[in-house]
Amino acid sequence: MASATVAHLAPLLDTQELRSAFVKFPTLCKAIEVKPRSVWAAMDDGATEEEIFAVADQVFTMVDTDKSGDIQVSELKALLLADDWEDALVEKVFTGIDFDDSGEIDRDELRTAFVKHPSLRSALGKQIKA
Ligand SMILES: [Ca+2]
Ligand SMILES: [Ca+2]
Repeated sequence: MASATVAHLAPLLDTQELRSAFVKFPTLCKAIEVKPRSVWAAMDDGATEEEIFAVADQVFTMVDTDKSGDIQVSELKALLLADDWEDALVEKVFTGIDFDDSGEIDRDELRTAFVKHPSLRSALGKQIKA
């Protein structure tokens, strides 16, 4: 039985899969540079806001390794630098999601990023739905 139920989502999101997702979706990096599009434009794949938030929360839990309730840039780097990401690129992605420039990504910011950047959502969401 290989069906991926909700209980099995987290183990599916390993570093290699995450990296593959980012590589497969170069628009992820572009999306973060462009001005946020309308929320409704992001809904074109039929996902409800609730579904988007659920995916964002899964990713958040995975990246917040010290369970502090915020994602620090060091946590994002721990995940991505280990897989040969460039420092500058990780920081660019991080800054793009840290909307209030607090230096940390909170759960709401990640949710907002997922709503505003469909490519970010599809890149990561695809992995945990697979
Ligand atoms: Ca943390
Ligand atoms: Ca922030």
